[in-house]
Amino acid sequence: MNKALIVKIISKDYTIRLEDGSLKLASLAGKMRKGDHPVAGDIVDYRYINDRYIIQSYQKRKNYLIRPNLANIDQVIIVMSMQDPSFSYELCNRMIILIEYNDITPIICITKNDLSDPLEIYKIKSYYQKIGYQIFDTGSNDDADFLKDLLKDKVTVLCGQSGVGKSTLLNKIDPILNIKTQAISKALNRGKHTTRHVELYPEFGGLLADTPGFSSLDLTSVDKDVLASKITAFKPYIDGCRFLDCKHLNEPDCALKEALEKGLIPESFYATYKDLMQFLISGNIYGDRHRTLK
Ligand SMILES: Nc1nc2c(ncn2[C@@H]2O[C@H](COP(=O)(O)OP(=O)(O)OP(=O)(O)O)[C@@H](O)[C@H]2O)c(=O)[nH]1
Ligand SMILES: [Mg+2]
Ligand SMILES: [Zn+2]
Repeated sequence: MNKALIVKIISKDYTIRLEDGSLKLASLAGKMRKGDHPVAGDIVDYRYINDRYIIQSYQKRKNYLIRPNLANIDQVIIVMSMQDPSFSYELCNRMIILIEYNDITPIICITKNDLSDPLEIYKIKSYYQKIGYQIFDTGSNDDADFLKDLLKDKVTVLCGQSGVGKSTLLNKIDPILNIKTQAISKALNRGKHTTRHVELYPEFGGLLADTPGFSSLDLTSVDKDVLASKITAFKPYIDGCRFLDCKHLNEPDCALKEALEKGLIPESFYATYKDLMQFLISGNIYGDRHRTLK
């Protein structure tokens, strides 16, 4: 059977990208209409019958996000501005941890570097580079060409608070894409379109989602037994813990706590993990606003 990737779904119309890069309109085979439907980003098997493309099945997903509704995301670009809104380690750390939990690579992009002391940016970049994360910075006097290189061969989602400069970034790399995404967010804000759809646009050899992700962080299904093992900053150490099921909180002979004492992991990064774990255990660290756990 032939393989394709879903780039857009509107109602029952699936736009699929074939291996040669061409886009075709497809529909689901009758047997697929019940149960879980595929989403944008899904890799599907299709048949071409009587001039029609029919999706037969979708392949096992590498990962899946509800917002935006996408499968098989390779990376999330976390956009954080230096000012308006000001940079928050805690927010950035929390996003990193939750993105990695979903088996997606986080990449940090600092914006509005023109509004900040370069030393402050240097400190932030060292903080994240030291623990294994890619981080870039840009501003009104800089281009965003690093983004073009990052997109190649990947499925990418941008995330970040309102006002950090996501649209400005897109505008720098592709003004036409930016206009398309703006039209969608305006339509969504007015509430005219009840069915949200996500579209993956071909950009610089990869696919970029038009809808920002992680605007609210969903903690509903985080499994505290596996969280630490997925975090890049922790990976070099956790095999050294005495207990296989160490949560790295108060256990004896915890290699992660030792790394922390040696200054190999920033205290504040660990603190975000600890807060998150305590929330998962007790359900009230971030207050009722974030109480999405059942
Ligand atoms: N000084 C400065 N201002 C910037 C920079 N990037 C964006 N801005 C300004 O920040 C404001 C918000 O930028 P947007 O690109 O609209 O932010 P956004 O992330 O798309 O915001 P939402 O669409 O609300 O999520 C605008 O007034 C931009 O002109 C920058 O690098 N330097
Ligand atoms: Mg925007
Ligand atoms: Zn441990």
